[in-house]
Amino acid sequence: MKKTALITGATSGIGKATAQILAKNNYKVVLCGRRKDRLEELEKELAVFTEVHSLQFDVRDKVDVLEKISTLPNDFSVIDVLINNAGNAHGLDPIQTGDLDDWDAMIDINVKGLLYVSKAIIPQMVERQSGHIINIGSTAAKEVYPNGNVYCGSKHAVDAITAGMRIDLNPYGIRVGGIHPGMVATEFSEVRFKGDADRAANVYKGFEPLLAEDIADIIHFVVSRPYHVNITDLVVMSTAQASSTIVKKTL
Ligand code: NDP
Ligand code: 8X3
Repeated sequence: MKKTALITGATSGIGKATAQILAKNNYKVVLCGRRKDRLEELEKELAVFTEVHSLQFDVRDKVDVLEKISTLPNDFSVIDVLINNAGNAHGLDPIQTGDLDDWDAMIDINVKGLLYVSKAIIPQMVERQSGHIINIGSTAAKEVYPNGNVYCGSKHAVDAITAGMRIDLNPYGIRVGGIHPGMVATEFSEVRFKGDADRAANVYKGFEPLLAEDIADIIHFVVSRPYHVNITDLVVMSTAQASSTIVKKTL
């Protein structure tokens, strides 16, 4: 029987590439995001391969998150795999001049949003005593870089919450793991720099960054292991990157 994967942040980057690879590999997919046009477009694209359903919500809105997930049609309501991917960075400023709204956005989306979506889905996994949760952290979950302060804090929280979920859900046989990418060329930097495309493109200049498809491929590998195998924690960087601040530029 086909498994169903619910993917947050499926309208772009890592989430979209993950939806594409899972759809082509025998998963039913539930696509989540705020941008309706993109959800509709991807739903159409993937319907050729599998059953697809879209949910439009902002992960910051806990009432809407819980309501939308509770109204999934029967064919999609049993979630085998949850990919908590929605997230972003807002700004890259020293702590003394950081913007309060940027801080709110990062904590509310990356941390609280991940918790709200998890809260909506964990009970059914506990009841069935099966399921797989993958939280997308970052190298920023493992180290802190200059001006990364609150973004890194939000991703360190994701790392800790992932470990906590794994411990608490262990009695129920639920797999929980974190995947922590380094620099991936997506819309991430455009969001971080508030639409400044030149500044965003500059982040990935001079070296070969990871692509969203590279991470999606790894997510597919992780979810397709035999059920007794749980990959708990995976850090993935481009070969050019040795840490958040050390990147070999050759191009
Ligand atoms: P993108 O900006 O390309 O994608 C982000 C996705 O998150 C979009 O689909 C967006 O959808 C969704 N999203 C953002 N805010 C919200 C919200 N409030 N409610 C619902 N959905 C939301 O970035 P990436 O693909 O790169 O990022 C995906 C994850 O990977 C993030 O958690 C990011 O922190 C992490 N990551 C990224 C790295 C990188 O270098 N790119 C490296 C390490 C980790 P929509 O706007 O339609 O709501
Ligand atoms: C994103 C990684 O180093 O580009 O999580 O901020 S970085």
